[in-house]
Amino acid sequence: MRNLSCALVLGTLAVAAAGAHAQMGRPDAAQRFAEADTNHDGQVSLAEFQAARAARFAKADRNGDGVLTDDDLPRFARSNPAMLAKIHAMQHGADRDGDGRITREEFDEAGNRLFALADANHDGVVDATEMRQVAQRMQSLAAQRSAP
Ligand SMILES: [Ca+2]
Ligand SMILES: [Ca+2]
Ligand SMILES: [Ca+2]
Repeated sequence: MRNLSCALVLGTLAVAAAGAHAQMGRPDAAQRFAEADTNHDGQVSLAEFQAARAARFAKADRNGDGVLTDDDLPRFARSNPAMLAKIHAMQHGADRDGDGRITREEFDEAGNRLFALADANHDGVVDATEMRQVAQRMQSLAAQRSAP
C-alpha cells in the first residue's frame, strides 16, 4: 500500500511543485489527460505520458538546474510553512533517497510507476476510463491525507 500511495501522490506532485497556482484548485485530471493525448486518439500512450511528464518537469524546474528543490518553488509557497509541508509530503514519494532533491531519474521512475498503476488492464495505454479511475483514487487519497 505504501508504494501505491507514493505513486498516487506523484500525480499531484507536479501540480504542487510546478504550478503553484494550480495548487489552489483541484487538479483537473480530464484536462491533463486531454493535454497529454497529443495525437487525440482518446488514449494516452506511455510515450505521450512521458512527453507530458518531461514538459512538466521542465516547467517545475524553474531555475533550470535539472533537479527539483525548494528553490524552484515560487516565493509565496516557500514562505508558507503549511504549503511547504504539504509539498514536501507529496514529494516524499518521488524523492527516493530523501535528500530533498528530485532528480530527473527519480521523477521519471515515479512517473512510470504512476503510468503502470493507471494502466489497469496493462495494454500499454491509459484510456479515459482508466484515467478517471486513477484520478478518483488520487482524490480519495488526498482527502485521507487532509483528514485530521
Ligand atoms: Ca494518444
Ligand atoms: Ca531546480
Ligand atoms: Ca489500459
